[in-house]
Amino acid sequence: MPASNHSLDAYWMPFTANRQFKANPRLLASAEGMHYVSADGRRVLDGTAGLWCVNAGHGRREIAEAVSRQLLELDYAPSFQMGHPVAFEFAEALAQIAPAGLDRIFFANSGSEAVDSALKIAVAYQRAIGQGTRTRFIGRERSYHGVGFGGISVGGLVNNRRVFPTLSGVDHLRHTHDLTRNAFTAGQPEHGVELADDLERLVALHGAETIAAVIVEPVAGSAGVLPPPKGYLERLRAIADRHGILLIFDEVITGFGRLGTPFATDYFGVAPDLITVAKGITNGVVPMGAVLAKREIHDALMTGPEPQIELFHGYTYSGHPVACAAGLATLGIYRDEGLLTRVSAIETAWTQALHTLRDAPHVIDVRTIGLMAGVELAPRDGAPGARGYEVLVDAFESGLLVRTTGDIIALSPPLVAGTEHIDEIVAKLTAVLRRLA
Ligand code: PXG
Repeated sequence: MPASNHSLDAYWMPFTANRQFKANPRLLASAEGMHYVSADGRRVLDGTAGLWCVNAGHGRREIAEAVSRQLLELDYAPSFQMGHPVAFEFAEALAQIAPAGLDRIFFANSGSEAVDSALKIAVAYQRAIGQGTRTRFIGRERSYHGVGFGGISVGGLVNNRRVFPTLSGVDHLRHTHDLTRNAFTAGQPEHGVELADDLERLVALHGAETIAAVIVEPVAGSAGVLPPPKGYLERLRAIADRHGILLIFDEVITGFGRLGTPFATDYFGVAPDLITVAKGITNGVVPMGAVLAKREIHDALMTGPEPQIELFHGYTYSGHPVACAAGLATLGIYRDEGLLTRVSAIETAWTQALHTLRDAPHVIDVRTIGLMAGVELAPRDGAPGARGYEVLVDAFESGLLVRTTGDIIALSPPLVAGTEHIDEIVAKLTAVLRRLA
């Protein structure tokens, strides 16, 4: 396929096998609604909402127009010691849909920056309340918290860590993935609540007074869609409370309706102290991330002499006017179309359709929650990850975009998906798996 008239050499692609890709590129040229159009003119059903971000579907005119208006009205304004109205308006709008009490908003430009910001806020807060020895973070195996040094340190994916130095003073809970006990679960798995006791063990090992925060994805996304075992998040919350440790939920994927509630925090009924968001905050159209902080955490830092900067942290583009305008238009769509709760109405159809894949070749697990699914394949002997990659390529050729991580297929379509799209995803994937060696 002649991919384009340009050489592909200059663009060093992220998280991509560059040479393999450039030998046989997969290019997306346009998008609308639930579909991409490939550079060679084929319609491709978006089974992944881009990269878990295009929650309202593609090509939303309201967002495009808001962005265009904002660019002409105020293209950029300095973010330090200066402000502009749209950032305040967007923070207020986010505070209104945020879980109760988490209504102080710090803006970043990506999930990775949101995570680094949350970790720093946690340490600054502990210090502000006289707990300055609390500088340690606890993450979890098989978690993804972006690619900053903070994020890879608390993250639990070996390929993101092995080449790079990581922060000292970070430890990890074990992951909760357990095929032996929990395979083919719809919703939260029955087994594994006791894994939350790892936090108690790490407190005993390191001393509570050294630990600032524990960070988890309520549902691990990138590692292959791992919903939390029943009772797990509640127990983590109780242990963190007992020891003065802040609980951070990384909702970069689960935020903005993915589970059928505005945030996973609402879905599970467990309230963290800090939430990180990104992706769906602007429907993916302009980069943005944010930390939703408990008011007490914010207020604890609003002390000392008034001329003093309370938190030495922020970005040139924190609260960028164009991103905020995109975010406001996005929240407007979410509100008008009920998208933050829509998944609760289609979750049953999704669950039933996805779990028919258990009968397809190579499938060793199907797990679903909200409008997310992980379909795990048995690795081919001596070639782990090969089946996953071949599925990605064959699915794309047959008009379906999926994500794969190793031999796990991840699905997370836009929240506007209809049952016809769900059925098409499953039919296409079934055909791909039947062709797969
Ligand atoms: N936290 C979580 C939970 C994420 O899923 C990030 C932080 C980092 O966000 P940024 O915006 O810095 O990329 C993420 C990102 C995949 C995939 O296919 C997932 C992400 C990014 C790219 C691919 O699973 N999640």
